[in-house]
Amino acid sequence: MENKKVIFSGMQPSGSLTLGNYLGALKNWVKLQSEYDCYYCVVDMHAITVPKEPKDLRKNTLEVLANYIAAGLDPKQVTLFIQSHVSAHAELGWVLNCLTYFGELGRMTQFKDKTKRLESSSIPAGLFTYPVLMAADILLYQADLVPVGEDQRQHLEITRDIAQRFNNRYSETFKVPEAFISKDGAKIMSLQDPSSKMSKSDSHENAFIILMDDLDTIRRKLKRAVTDSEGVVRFNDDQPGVKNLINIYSKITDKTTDEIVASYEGKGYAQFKDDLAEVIIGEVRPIQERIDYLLKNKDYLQEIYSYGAEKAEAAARKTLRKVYKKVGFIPK
Ligand code: ATP
Ligand code: LTN
Repeated sequence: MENKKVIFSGMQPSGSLTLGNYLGALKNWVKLQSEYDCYYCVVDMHAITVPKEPKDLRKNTLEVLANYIAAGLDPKQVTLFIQSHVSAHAELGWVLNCLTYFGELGRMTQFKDKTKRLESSSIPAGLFTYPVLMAADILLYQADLVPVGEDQRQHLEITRDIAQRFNNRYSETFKVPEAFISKDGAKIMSLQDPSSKMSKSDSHENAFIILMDDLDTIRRKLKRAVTDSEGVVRFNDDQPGVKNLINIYSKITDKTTDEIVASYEGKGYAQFKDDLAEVIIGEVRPIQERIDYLLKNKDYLQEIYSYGAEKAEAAARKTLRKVYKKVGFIPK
């Protein structure tokens, strides 16, 4: 156990997990769990960087945890916990905030995307400093690797910069983590606008498939997925909608995109979409059964997150203690 490399990652309970979260990240987390010492977190503090109804936050937090377990994470093998249960995240976050520059946060593309249509008077400061809390999440556990989707690469870069800055200013304290992005770099795109990523907080319901969608909803959303007027199943950039659907097909079945294109020669989009719906259903149905079971057994979920918080707390405190000492805070 001691010699295993450490992994940290998290997802926001900003909605229910999508096929994008699953194929882009969660599926990899499951593959990594036996080889690494893994901390997987539900980052509820990140989810309030945009306005969120308390009852929805509570519901989504438990759902995300249930999704993690249902997708195959083993609570005995990995540490599963809820971010707000370990106060060291907020505490280290503050120290790191004082080491991070306004200019570097302003360059974050996720911040720019999320605030594009907002007046500056209504942009929460937490949305701006979001990457600093994310850096605290990762650095507290001295993580070696952080498995995320391609969209998080820039946040990992700033985490590394902050870690190095702290180490240079005070002395070696943090492990400088690396992003761990799967080779095929799956970025699953919106079913309604294939130029933007599939996102659980999209206001357009047909843009995403959540793991908990019922089977008819999955079929319907695929039927409505945006394609083009070509009518030929081909994998190229001029047909981003079809390309995205082929990618999803390929990620689930492990067939190459060439194989998929070849098997749909002479067939139209309708057949392809119907088949893809069944492929997705085959993958998510067993996960859904487990989610249903878990959400009906909230005591079991509570046992898991309480135990997880205890384990996480112990590791996090160790790092925070060192940090407080190095910056010059007087111990109690
Ligand atoms: P939100 O829409 O609320 O910003 P999100 O759906 O983008 O959330 P996060 O919680 O921010 O999800 O991300 C969780 C993980 O899932 C991250 O590692 C992220 O890179 C990955 N991920 C999210 N969406 C996709 C996608 N469409 N394709 C591949 N990976 C994704
Ligand atoms: N910003 C991440 C969620 C996140 C995260 C983390 C991911 C918060 N803290 C720490 C990895 C490690 C996102 O996926 N949008």
